[in-house]
Amino acid sequence: MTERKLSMKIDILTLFPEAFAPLKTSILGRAEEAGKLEFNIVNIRDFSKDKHKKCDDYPFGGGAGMLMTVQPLFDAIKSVYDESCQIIFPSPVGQVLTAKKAEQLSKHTHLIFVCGHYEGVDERIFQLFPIQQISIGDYVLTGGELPTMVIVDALARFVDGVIAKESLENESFSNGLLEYPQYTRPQVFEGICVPEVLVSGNHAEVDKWRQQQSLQRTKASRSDLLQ
Ligand code: 4FD
Repeated sequence: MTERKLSMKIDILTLFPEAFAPLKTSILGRAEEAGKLEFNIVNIRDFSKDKHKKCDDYPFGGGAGMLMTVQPLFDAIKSVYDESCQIIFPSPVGQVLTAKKAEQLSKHTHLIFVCGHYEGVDERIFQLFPIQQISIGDYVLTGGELPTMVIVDALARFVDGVIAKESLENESFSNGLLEYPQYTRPQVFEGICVPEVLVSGNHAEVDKWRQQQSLQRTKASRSDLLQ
């Protein structure tokens, strides 16, 4: 408990609150202790009006699996909603997350994440609230909890004071390219030397080498980034 300037409130609505223990550790844990971020984990089941607290049911029209019912979701969102919030639903049908998108999300002061489970949710929730669907990639997971933590981690790095500004500067995607290779001590390990230019003291040559390496790496593994 040192600094006192809350940048962002993040509500996370889930059937599995215990899945969010990782947010208490490392950089995000420290950011919350420093008062930069505030996480509020809400159990959707607490809002079920069903006598057995049921939150899922069979899909109309048939098909495999279960869907999350709309009532508990609706009431859980209502309990945290305000006019300035942005609601996010991680889903394979959303637009794929990028560093640019993460940075845009970091400018909000109140985000609400809704974690889907089973085969998805009753579509009417998207008519009841403005909800942005975001995907973390082209694959399906058992729930929206891991995607929520991925999106939260990616955007939290752009929130003021969470990490040093310089750390964001030369990382992958910051300039549309992949990051260059990096080395630390010792200068020789198992007979493998650090590239000579990095220990030359010639900063112009170091910058040139890093640019070349970035471009070479991007061509080799992510030529799509070069349009
Ligand atoms: N690719 C992603 C997000 C959620 C998820 C779920 C409909 C399944 C992958 C809505 C179907 C939510 C992703 C939960 N899997 N699983 O970002």
